Amino acid sequence: MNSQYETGYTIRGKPVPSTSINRMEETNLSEDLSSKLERDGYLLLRNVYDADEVIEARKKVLWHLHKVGEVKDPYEAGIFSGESNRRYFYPNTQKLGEFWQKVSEVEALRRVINGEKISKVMNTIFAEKADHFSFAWLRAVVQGKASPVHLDHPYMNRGTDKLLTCWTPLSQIAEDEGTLYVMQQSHLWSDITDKFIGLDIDASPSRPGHIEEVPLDLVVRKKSVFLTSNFDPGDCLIFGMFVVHGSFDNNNKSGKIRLSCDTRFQPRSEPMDPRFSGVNPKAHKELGYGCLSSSLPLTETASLK
Ligand SMILES: O=C(O)CCC(=O)C(=O)O
Ligand SMILES: [Fe+2]
Repeated sequence: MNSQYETGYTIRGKPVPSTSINRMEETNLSEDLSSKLERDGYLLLRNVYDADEVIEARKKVLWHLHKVGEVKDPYEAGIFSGESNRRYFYPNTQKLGEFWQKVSEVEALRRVINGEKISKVMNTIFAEKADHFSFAWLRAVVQGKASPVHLDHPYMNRGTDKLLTCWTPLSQIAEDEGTLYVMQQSHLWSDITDKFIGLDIDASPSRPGHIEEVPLDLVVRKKSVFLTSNFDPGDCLIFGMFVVHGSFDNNNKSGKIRLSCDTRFQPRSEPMDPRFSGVNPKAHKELGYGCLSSSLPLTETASLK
């Protein structure tokens, strides 16, 4: 019997078969977080943040997107208007970056992503005081868009390698809304690690930072599966620099924007990548927040890096 069926998940429009998908395992905060992270490469934690604070952060972000005409009324629903005045108000990369910095530094958002609750979790994982990049990767992903398959190491490896990504959904994110996936056991794939270790996308701009192999082929070649979940406000997903991950296409028919933010934590005693720390982080190519595809109007598509 062939138990393969279509799932509704797609990558670049191609359906992902059920045989290539599994659910992420949830981890309870009382478990041994660091050994589980080492074993699985990721931790899916529920109720880390205060859900009301997440909703408040979401509202503030959506309000800014509404002001530039990208979100329909009522803006709290987070439905893409299909239009944008962002470039009219912010006509170049610098201005777009300044706008995105303002949105990314909204206090209600920082209270969540840089707050006490997640910091405590990180202190536990590192078994010492944790610190976070000042830079944050806030993402607004509209229908038909997704993040390419990649690992984070080539994008942020000028400080410590004891760096963790923390992916925070800013609303419920259902199966059809472009959830994040990680490839099971990919943190142990030495061929992929060997290919990317030491690559610095700013120092070697001609080399792509993402993985060029088609994710559906890669997952089959490695006899792995895409691990994903639906997400609720309060959840977070933590993973290391060599975990292969990306997002499924946002296929939501009502035009709901997928809002999430990724942040980075590390032990305070370790050196921090200078591009992502301080008051006005220079980030990639010294573009500040203008280096992010999310700094572009939602009507525009960024090229892959
Ligand atoms: O949210 C996404 O689409 C990508 C997130 C990501 O790559 C990360 O958190 O490292
Ligand atoms: Fe990433």
